[in-house]
Amino acid sequence: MVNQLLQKLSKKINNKNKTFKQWPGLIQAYEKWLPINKNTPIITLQEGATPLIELESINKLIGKNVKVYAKYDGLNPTGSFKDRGMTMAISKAKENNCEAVICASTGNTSASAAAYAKRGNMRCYVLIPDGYVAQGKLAQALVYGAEILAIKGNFDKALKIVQEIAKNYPVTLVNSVNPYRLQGQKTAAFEIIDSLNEAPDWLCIPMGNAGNISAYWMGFNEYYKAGISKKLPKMMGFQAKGSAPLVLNKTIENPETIATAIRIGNPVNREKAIEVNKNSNGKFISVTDEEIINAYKLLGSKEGIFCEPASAASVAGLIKLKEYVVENSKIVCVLTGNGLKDPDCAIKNNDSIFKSGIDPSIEIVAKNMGF
Ligand code: AN7
Repeated sequence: MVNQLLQKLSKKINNKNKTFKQWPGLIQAYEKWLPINKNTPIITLQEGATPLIELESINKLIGKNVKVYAKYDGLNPTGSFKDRGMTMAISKAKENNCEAVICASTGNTSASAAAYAKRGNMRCYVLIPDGYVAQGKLAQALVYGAEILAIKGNFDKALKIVQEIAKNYPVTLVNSVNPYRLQGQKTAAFEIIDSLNEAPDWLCIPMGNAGNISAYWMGFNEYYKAGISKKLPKMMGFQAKGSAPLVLNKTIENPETIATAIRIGNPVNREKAIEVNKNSNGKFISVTDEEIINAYKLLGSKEGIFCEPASAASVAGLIKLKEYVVENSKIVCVLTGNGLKDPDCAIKNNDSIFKSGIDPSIEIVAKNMGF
């Protein structure tokens, strides 16, 4: 996949007598599709070019000769799709001489914002819901040197506050209301079409603030209008049952789910998401925490793919919509974040055998192995 992209890339870059020996990051790879200019300093960790992996066990489970792929965006530099948006948002912030950025976050945005802000030599303030950010994400924000303010309130509260702060103080907001975020994130749709040579029939994706689904739709449409794909996918958006404002079409005051990344009750990109649903002839449904965990375990134990619970909602939703899948279709499930982000969830939710306190003897080890 990366090789394919590199081939395309070197073709494009060869035209300009420039060659890259490795993937340069998504801004340089897709520069003509992005709002950058010669003065934009490119702040990158070589994000993008993530694998599109066929999921044999899900193919079998759905049947109908379908091909299901995971767009494994948890393999970005900070372990989530946020890096696609952040390379753009931070590069543009730097171009505009900004010295500090701010975001509210359920965890991944803060990790990504912190990494890119520091690479761009900026301060990074993050507001998080106290007690509801997975350990791996918190660890990242700390290591990247963010200034972390854990508030007594949920993500929606935190977002309201940072929006006000960004209006009144010299800090740039890097949540997905920042239009450069979606510009960067749309490149995932380009990569999928570059790999499959056409858009998939369905794109299955978890929704929190619904920035990512809006970004994918923008990317698919841009390639479609340029004639690079002959079709557009149906956009299938999934939310956790206790946190499903876009499915229920109302704000949820106290959202709850094991998938803390998408524990969001008042999505800022609500209007955009409604348009995506309508224009793509898609479907938004909710999945229970149990369905999320089942998909999470299936991906880990049958496919060797460790994603975070919010990401598994894309596969859980596909399984739930199985009867609507059309024969011979191609389906991409977006795995938005890496499983290592949430080790507590992993340790509590698996069917593996774990025996401790074993004597260090060959006989006893062999016996415990069942020999
Ligand atoms: C793994 O980090 O909102 O629908 O503050 O971390 O674009 O909001 C994260 C969202 C899906 C939902 N999967 O994406 C944050 C944050 C993972 C995520 C989503 C998030 P959007």
